[in-house]
Amino acid sequence: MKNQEIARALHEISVLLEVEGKDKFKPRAYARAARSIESLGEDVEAVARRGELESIPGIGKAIAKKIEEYLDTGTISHLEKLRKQIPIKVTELESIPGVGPKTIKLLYDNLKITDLESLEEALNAGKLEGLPRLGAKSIAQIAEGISLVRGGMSRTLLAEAMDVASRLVEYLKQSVSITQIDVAGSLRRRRETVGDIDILVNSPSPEQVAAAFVSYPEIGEVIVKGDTKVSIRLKSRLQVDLRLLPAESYGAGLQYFTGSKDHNVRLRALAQQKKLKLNEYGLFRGDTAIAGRHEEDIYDQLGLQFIPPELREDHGEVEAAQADQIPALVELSDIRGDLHSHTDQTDGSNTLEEMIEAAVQLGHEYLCVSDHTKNLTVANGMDESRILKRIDEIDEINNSGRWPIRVLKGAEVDILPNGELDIDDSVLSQLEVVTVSVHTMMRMDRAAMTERVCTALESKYAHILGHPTGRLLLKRPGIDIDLEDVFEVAKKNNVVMEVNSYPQRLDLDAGNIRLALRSGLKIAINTDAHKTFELDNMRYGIFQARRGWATASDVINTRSVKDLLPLLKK
Ligand code: DGT
Ligand code: CA
Ligand code: CA
Ligand code: ZN
Repeated sequence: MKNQEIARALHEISVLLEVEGKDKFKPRAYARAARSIESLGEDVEAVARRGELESIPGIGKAIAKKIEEYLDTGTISHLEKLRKQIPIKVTELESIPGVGPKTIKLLYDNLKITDLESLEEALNAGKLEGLPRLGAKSIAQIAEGISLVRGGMSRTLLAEAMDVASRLVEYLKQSVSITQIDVAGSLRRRRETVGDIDILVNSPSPEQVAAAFVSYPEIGEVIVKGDTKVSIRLKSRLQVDLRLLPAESYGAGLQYFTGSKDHNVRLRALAQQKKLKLNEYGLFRGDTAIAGRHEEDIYDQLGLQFIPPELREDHGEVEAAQADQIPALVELSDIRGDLHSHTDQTDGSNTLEEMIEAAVQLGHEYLCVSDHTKNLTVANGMDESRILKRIDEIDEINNSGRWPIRVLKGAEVDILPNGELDIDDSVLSQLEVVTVSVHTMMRMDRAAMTERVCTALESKYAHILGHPTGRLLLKRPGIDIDLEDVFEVAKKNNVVMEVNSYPQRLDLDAGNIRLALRSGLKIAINTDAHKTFELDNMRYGIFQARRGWATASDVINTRSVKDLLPLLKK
């Protein structure tokens, strides 16, 4: 789906027009159109196909044409022209927290700053001081933002990398004859972010695979082109390593290039103990390969249970495999429903009916609608009376039998700074699933924050702790909190930990999922969908839960609604 790409392109036009400064209204129109596409509840391409682009709020004839141009050609000529005139790297600069369109214009007008590098130079040379409308506080924020971006810049979110990788794999399969193709590296291990994409191929004509690879339409540059390894950088800056492997060592290559490095070190040592040798070509006794074609054989010959890629981090999986104690990890097909979703009642993009319909399409047995509550004014949070109305609405839907799904009455209730919930108990008691979350005042110190969350978990009506750390990958660290204390209090109060599947969140992380499970807690893998198609993000939460060694029985929403609801009783 191209909604986000198009929103980004329209937004970029708005910023460049603003910098150009010729017209006051056009930049605003483009900014509004960008926001509108960003929060659109369906595929913009489908809307275009129906010829209904102009029915989207903020989209007039001119902008609709540009959207169509993008859908046809992958670019907008107006944007290309602006980029030539004004060589600002808008997306790069805006990735810095604290830098928006106004600041970009200011920096360009006064200092000709066009990208992260020139901004950093100006900052270090003290040139930002003395600029009009840029106080010491803003400068400090920019400095902090730059170091954050620098730290995360070389990595890409798993969800984004998976999309890129599957498009590329499809392209290669369409272009040349391929016997086997796999994604390896951190992407196969489902790390939450990846440094690059690693692809392995076995083909009767490796030269043609290499040739097709370097002619991929999304390519930026070729980094290396050898006989067995070709590396490219895509236009998006993401690097892709392609390795061409012979069939007889394909499995060994897959094992080796899946990593992790630490996991491989352990396996090689284990091979040595058995007087064997393990490398990317196979497992050898003397000069004879005893495994190499299939990855499973490597583990088998080493006396190990097969280890799912998600566990290959040298976090105890080798010992577990030796003892036949690799758990049966939870799978997407185990999931029966979703316990965290939003609608246009608050900050979601789709109606209640649209969300329900989408959940039905996914085959869910239940969907909990959990819109925000009143403390979260930026999201138009619901007060008690709106929640009561919502409850009636859901009762009516369930009674009507219109959809083969049970809609659960829920809310994502704000945890106030003092640990109280922002909704009255008399209303909370009428909800079936109450998720409690921290959304405001996120910079409290560790002791106060831990106290705040623990107090909330003691509420008689708190069932699930939503996105427990609040971190946003590559953007902001989580709240400062002692999760061990939280887990202990959660255990006492029968509170479930959420594994939020939102690609930028993936919260709890793998290490803390494992810790939570060891503390005797259960988890709920939820999408926190704000749009119908985001209900499909469940898989990313599943990956994260697998990396946290979770089995189906650790996850409450693998159960039928009948078995699930009693688990939430306090
Ligand atoms: P990334 O790309 O930073 O997210 O992480 P990986 O794990 O995908 O790392 P990458 O792409 O450098 O290499 C892929 C796998 O290949 C890695 O997990 C293990 C293997 N590998 C690559 N280079 C080495 C090496 O120098 N030594 C060992 N033992 N393994 C390596
Ligand atoms: Ca990699
Ligand atoms: Ca690599
Ligand atoms: Zn939330």
